Amino acid sequence: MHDILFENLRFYPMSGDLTPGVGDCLAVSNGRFSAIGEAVEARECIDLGGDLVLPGFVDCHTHLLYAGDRMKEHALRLSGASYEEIARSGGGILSTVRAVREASIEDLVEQSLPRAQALLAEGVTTIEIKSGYGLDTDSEIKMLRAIRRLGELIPARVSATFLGAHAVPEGRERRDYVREVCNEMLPRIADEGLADSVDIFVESIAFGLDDLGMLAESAERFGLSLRVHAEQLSAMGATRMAAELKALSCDHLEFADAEDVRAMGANGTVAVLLPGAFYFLGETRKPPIELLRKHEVPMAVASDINPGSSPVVSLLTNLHMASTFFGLTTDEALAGITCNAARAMGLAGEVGEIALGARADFSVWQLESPEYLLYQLGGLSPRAVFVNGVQT
Ligand code: DI6
Ligand code: FE
Repeated sequence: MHDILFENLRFYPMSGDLTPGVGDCLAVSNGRFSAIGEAVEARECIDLGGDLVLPGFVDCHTHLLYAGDRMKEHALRLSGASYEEIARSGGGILSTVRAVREASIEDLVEQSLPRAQALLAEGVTTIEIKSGYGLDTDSEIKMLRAIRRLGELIPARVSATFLGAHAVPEGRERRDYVREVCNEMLPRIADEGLADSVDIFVESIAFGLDDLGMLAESAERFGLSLRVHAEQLSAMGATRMAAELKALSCDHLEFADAEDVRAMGANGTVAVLLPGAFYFLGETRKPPIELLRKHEVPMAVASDINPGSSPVVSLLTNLHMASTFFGLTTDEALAGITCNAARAMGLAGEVGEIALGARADFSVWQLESPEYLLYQLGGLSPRAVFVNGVQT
């Protein structure tokens, strides 16, 4: 006997391509899919009126927890200053760091909740959120606790990533700071169970390959998986190195080359594409989509929500831009916010697909086909969302 039978529906498993599922019902037991396409016996039946069912979407790369905004920098960039110039003059990430250090956990949660809710309204049921605007032990821990608190307040899975290596804080020397990240922050964060992964921004305005090496070693010691901001603004060789270090994902990748992509393919690293940052920074160089296809690198698409490079608080807008800017097919883009996004978070088979044993997180749409989500920009939301088989 199953707990619930959802019947009279059309579903797309999203386990890799856009093949519709066979059958018109889904059963759930203990919060997970327990039968697919079969009209099994259940204690409760719910008729979904012939609507479309998709796995809950996964936003696998966000920095949505922060305080304040960077509106003034947007104006500066519109009059010609680059993202790197603003960062080098003490603005950029460091200006958000000042705001976050002054904020309490309650302030951080209050200011960030509407951003999380905007994702939920689009059918997102799993969200990764990074720290990285604290840049000292107490402030990073404060951010991670705020992320945990936010996760308790919303009907979605929230996974935290420790991004202490986001920028070198004011008045600190890079190498010395990275030692603090690895030897002081990471052990405390792992001890309190505050993060699932670590991340690092490898870039001329941030950290180098030597820092990536040191962080990867500490992360492994503490059982945390590795994600890397790689090749966003220039070619640094971080992608290749991260892939060889068995990072779950390399994110951005505008400047990745054939060798980088080959290494990702060989190591099963997910390419996380962030079209919102590409769009907002007015970039022209695109990630090497053809090479990613050639080397069969799984591609994910995420929002990168952050106050500096992607105040684009919508995963569906990023989905749309992944096709219009980067040329992803409908199948690729939708896999990018479902099964491949789950894989980038180390949650393959757990979320992001309608499969036996996966979490029963799904959204219900009054749409003919999921392709519509790539066609219309804006104004789209599911009529119902279920997490663990329970309506939110
Ligand atoms: N790359 C990005 O696009 C964001 N972080 C990163 O490493 C930007 C974060 C910010 O500007 O606040
Ligand atoms: Fe990012």
